[in-house]
Amino acid sequence: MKIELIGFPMFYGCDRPGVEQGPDKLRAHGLVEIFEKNLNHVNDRGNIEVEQVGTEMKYATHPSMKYLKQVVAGNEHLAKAVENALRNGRLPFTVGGDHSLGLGSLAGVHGATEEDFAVIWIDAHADLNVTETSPSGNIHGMPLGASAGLGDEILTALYEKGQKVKPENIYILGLRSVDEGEEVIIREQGIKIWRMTDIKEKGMAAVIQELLSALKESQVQHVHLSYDIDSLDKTLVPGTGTPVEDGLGIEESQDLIRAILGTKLVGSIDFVEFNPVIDRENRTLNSCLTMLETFAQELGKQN
Ligand code: HAR
Ligand code: MN
Ligand code: MN
Ligand code: MN
Repeated sequence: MKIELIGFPMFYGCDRPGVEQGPDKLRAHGLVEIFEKNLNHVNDRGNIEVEQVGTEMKYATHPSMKYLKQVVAGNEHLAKAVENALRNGRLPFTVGGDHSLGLGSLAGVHGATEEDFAVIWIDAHADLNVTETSPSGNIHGMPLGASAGLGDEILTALYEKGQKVKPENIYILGLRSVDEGEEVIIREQGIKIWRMTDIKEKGMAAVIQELLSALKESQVQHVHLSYDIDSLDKTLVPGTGTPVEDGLGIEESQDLIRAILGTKLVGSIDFVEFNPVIDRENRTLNSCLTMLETFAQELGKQN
């Protein structure tokens, strides 16, 4: 498995500095070596260039979407990098940075794949907001909605005009903080979700079965896996901007990742929302390293 490591050092999507240091913090703690050790060939293409601006730019482009111009510009670069990696036969592994990077990542996957692909979004949040439903104006709460073609054209036309992924090919797991407007979008678009309450009731093994059979039925040949570390319980990730209680345990998360990668359909991955500046006793760093090791091990089996 040839991996293209892409750092995306951006905080504009969450409006809280620190998360842009995620990629380099993880590199300093062996990110590349974790993959190499597990027989993954890694090309670290470094960080995507992100324009440095001050808070005076927050509402310079749009009255409610914060740092819109900077988020779009960074994600256009990311989309190109993701598309190039895929065209070169590599698996782009994008490390954030905040989850607005889903915009660029999914645009790049759309650019490189001829056929429909699926998105598995592991997150406490649905990230389906549009301008009108967003309680915060933070674009990291919007990437999945925009990629499905919903909301403002400035986001849906990123990299290429129009929908990047069909709502019927979206799967969200780990939900426990969903805005009212997002609930409506989930219902209207028929997006498949498993909330934490579903996972607790049925057990992770049953949820995995449901997910895998739905995927199989859809016959997609490419799965994009977007992993937000705030899917983990807040006690495991104090170093993330919007931690939420009653989340996944490490082992539950590992089981889920192993099962998804075990399908051998995953061709692109995001790993997002680690903010080293607000971490406590390296708890989040350690959770990230444990999960990255699981990703690397499972990808290593695919050689
Ligand atoms: N739903 C809220 C909003 O849109 C909070 C979003 C928080 N998002 C992330 N990414 N951390 O999942 O503002
Ligand atoms: Mn997210
Ligand atoms: Mn197209
Ligand atoms: Mn989240």
